[in-house]
Order: sequence, then C-alpha cells, then structure tokens
Amino acid sequence: MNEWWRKSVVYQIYPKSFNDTTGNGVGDLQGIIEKLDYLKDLGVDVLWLTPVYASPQKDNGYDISDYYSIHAEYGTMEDFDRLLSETHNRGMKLIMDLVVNHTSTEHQWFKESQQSKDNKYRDFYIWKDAVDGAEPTNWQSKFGGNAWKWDPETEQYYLHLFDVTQADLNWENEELRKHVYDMMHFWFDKGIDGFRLDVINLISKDQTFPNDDGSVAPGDGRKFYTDGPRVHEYLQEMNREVLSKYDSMTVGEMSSTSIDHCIKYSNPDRNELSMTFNFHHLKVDYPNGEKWAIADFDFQALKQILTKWQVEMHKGGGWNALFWCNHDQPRVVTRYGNDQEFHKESAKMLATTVHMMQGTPYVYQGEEFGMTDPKFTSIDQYRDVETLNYYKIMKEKGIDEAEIMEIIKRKSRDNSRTPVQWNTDEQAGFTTGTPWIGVSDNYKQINAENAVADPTSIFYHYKNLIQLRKEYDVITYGNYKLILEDDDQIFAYVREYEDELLLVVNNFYGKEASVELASVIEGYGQSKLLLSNYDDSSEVSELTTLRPYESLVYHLQ
Ligand code: TEU
Repeated sequence: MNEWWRKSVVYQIYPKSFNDTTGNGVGDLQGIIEKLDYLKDLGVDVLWLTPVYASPQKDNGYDISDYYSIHAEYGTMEDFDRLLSETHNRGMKLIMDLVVNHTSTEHQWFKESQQSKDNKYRDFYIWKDAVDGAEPTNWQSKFGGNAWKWDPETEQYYLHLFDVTQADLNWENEELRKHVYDMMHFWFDKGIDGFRLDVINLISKDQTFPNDDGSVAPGDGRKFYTDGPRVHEYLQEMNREVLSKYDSMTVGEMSSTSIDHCIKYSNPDRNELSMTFNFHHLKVDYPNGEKWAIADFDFQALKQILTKWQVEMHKGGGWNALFWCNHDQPRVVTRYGNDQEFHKESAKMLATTVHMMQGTPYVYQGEEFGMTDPKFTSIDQYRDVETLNYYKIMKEKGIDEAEIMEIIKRKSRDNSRTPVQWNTDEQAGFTTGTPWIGVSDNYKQINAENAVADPTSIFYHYKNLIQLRKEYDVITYGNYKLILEDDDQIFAYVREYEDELLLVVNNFYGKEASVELASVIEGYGQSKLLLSNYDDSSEVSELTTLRPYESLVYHLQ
C-alpha cells in the first residue's frame, strides 16, 4: 500500500469549539461541514476529529459512554456520514480519535463491571483489593490525586489514570481487545481513513502493580504503565486484526515516551502504527519537569530535542508527527513566539520551523491564522477538568489566588479550547448563542476572515508551507542536520535529498541576529528563496543579518 500519509498535512478539529450551527453554544458536525471549503482552500489533506462519540463530557469527549453513537450535541450518525462523504468529495480524508485506554464510568461495560465481582465485565477494568486498608498503589492520577477509586458496593478499587470518571480498561483481557477491534472495524467499514490513538502507550500495565518509590516525583507511577510490557504485542495484534485490512493512517499519542519505543511503534517493518506524537519539545518550559510552574522556554534544549528526534527517528525508520499545538497545549504563538508586536512574524517562523522537518505536520484549529491564549483572569472562565482540579488542590494547600491564576493563565489546556475566531461578528462568528467557553478578546483583529482577505497573513504562510511539501520531495524524504548549533537565537537546519539541499533559518527572538552561512552553501550552484516572513528578504549569498523572528527557506542545487 502506498504511504500517502507521509506526504500529508493533518488539520485537527476540536468539534466543541469549532463552529456552532444550532445556537446552543457548542460546535457541531454541521458546523464542520460548513467549513470544509475553507479547509480545502488551506490545502490540508486529512482532518482529525477529537472524540465525537456519546459522552458525559467530563473530559470533553475523552470519556466515552458509547463508541457506536454520536454525542447528541454534535448531531446524529447521519450528520457524521454526511461529514465523511463531503470530506471525501473534496479529496480530503478523515480520521477519528480512538480512546481505548479508558472509558467513561457511564459506559455500559463499566456499569456492568461495577455490579459484582463475578460480573462478566468485571475483568474489562482494573479492579484491585485494598492493601493495608488503603489504595493498592500510590500512583497519582494525571489530573491530580490518587489514581484509584474505592467502590463501596463491591469493596474494591478501580484504576483511573485520568479523571475519576475515566476508568482504565484491562488490556490483558482478550475479549475486551476483541470488542475494541470490532468497534474499529465498524468505523473503518463506514469509510474513515484512520485513527489518532489516545494515550495508546499506557494500555499495558505492569501486572505486579508496585508502589512507586518516588524517585521522579511522589507516587509518580509512570514507569509501571508507560510503554508497558505488552504494548507492542497489543499494537501488533491490532494491526493484524484491523489496521492491515485497510489503507489507513494511524498516529499514536505517546505520553512520556522514548525514541526507541517510538521507532518500534512506527517503523513499518514492525506492523504497528504509522507515526507517533511525543511531547518532549513541549516540556522545555517546565521547570524541573513540572507543568504547573512558570519559566521561559529553554531554547537550546528545544533545538537539541527536536534535532535528536529528527535524526534518530530517521535513522531507525520511524516517523514523527510534527506539531506545536493541540487541544491540551497553550497556543504556541503566545508560548514560544510573541503574540503582540511580532504576532505575524513569530507565528510564521514557528510554523516554518516544524513544517520543514521530516514527518507529518499537524495544524490545530485557529493556529493557521495565529490564535493566541485568551489570558483569562478568573477561575469562572475555565472549564477544563484538569485545570479545575489543580485549582482546587492549590486552594486546599492555601496557595495565594493570584499566584494560582497566573500559572493557570499560562498553562491551562483551555488556552487552546476557546472558540475558533471566524470573523468580527458577535462571539467571533462561532455561535449565535452563548459559547460554552469564552471567546478571546482579540477576535476583532485575529480571525479567519481577516486572514483570508490579507495576502500577507499567517493563513497564506501555512498555505505556502503545505504547498511546498507537495512540490519538494526533499521535505518528505531528506535527512536532517542542525547547523549553527550553539547560536542562542537562531534555529537553523538543512535537509538533504539526492543533489538537493533545503536550508531553513529561523530567528527565535525579537531582536536582530547575525548569521554566517558561507560554509553551508559552498559547492551549490543555484539557490532560490522559497519562503520568508518578510517581503524583502535577501538571497542566501547576501544574508548577513536576520531581523526579529525572521524565517527563511532556501532551496539549493
Ligand atoms: O492526553 C494525554 C495526556 O496525558 C496529556 O496531554 C494531558 O492532557 C496532559 O498531560 C495534562 O497535563 C490525552 C488527550 O489528548 C486529553 O485531552 C485527554 O484528557 C487525555 O488523553 C485522557 O483521555
């Protein structure tokens, strides 16, 4: 089968915040259909929908109560079928989110499972006796607190690595696995083109369930279920039973993973997945690995991490998903760029930096015209379960309100979940009603309609990047080398393929930087400036200075 996904660009849609056509304040499938021409115009090849299945929405759909139906606020199965065919009619593909590390506690399986210890579904989840009258292990939930919840009726604990309403499935159970594969066939039979697999590297737990000695953080627990003992075996089984039967793409979301494992997950010879997301480059602003703390990003670490993943995944035959933004991360232009004076320049520079690497780029809704963090100031404006839990825990510890709110403003997942800013209408054209979460104040300036009307906008820069990938094989296949390694302002690299060279030079800061590239371009006869974020950039032979956030792509032969 051809590997079309290596040359594709994926656009991520978070349906709840995308486009509301009913006026209930929540985005819907019809709203996505309305915007398909816009997405086609942008040039993306694949749409990824975060979960649209029936769900109590404690974690915005990552808590699924029925894998076979559509969440009513989003529409009906007919709407879904129409969205799929309309996407296909425009020559684009559609992938769904597969959330099978856990289900909602409202799922029928869990309800059955909770009935009694000998219920047929008991073993679909991870139930354990108390140890010395307390939780079976000291593992912490990723959303705060212990990861085990006591069930007084059946007198055991169940495991929930995320919210207490997201019970972890027991992948050791063969029948459970079969149910998952059947469900995947159901969606493939409808014609979908693949899946993004939520926290898929957490599905295999160490069956001895040890306590964590706290060497990383108290009760961390990650080493007992991350890239666990049987995870590759399960993915190979999934591939054999399901994926191998379709011309599909799969991208695994890999939490706290390693390059070695990601090579295994994505090297085609192993028959697991097409590619992997990892998050190491998004932790360079976590002081001592702590998400809920504020620090400037470590630029040298960012270069080193992205470079290591480029070089080693290439060498090992793996494939990277390339991205800055998703529904769990603050907006990159606010985070690693400058969302004020150099909004346009820095958003374009950041886009170029990852789009010219090897892998499959992902664009998260609104990123293509530079949406920023909303900078909410009051806890009432937040909706995310992780954020609200954090707030509660900090308040209980007696931490000062202003301090908590400053951290939340920078770190909350809601930063990326505010409604897409379509135009200058009320509520940014997202809804005629009251949106489920507030619209950012800057929508009169930053919105899709303005961007499409302005040929120098961030939108057209993304469009150009997507187009370049179609035209130049070096972007897909070339090897990668970091240059100007020690420069503390410039992130520059080359890609080489046959006799072509792609040279990418980015200034990550709002001040000028001097640059010297003579040794890099030596021996090449022709050079061409392919893309820039200024309208009067120099040819490479004359380049001596980069302006604030200047970003240049040259092709040499
Ligand atoms: O996220 C997995 C995950 O661990 C993180 O990205 C998480 O949001 C972060 O560590 C918190 O600091 C996936 C989904 O993308 C996320 O939206 C879900 O909440 C989570 O799984 C559970 O399904």
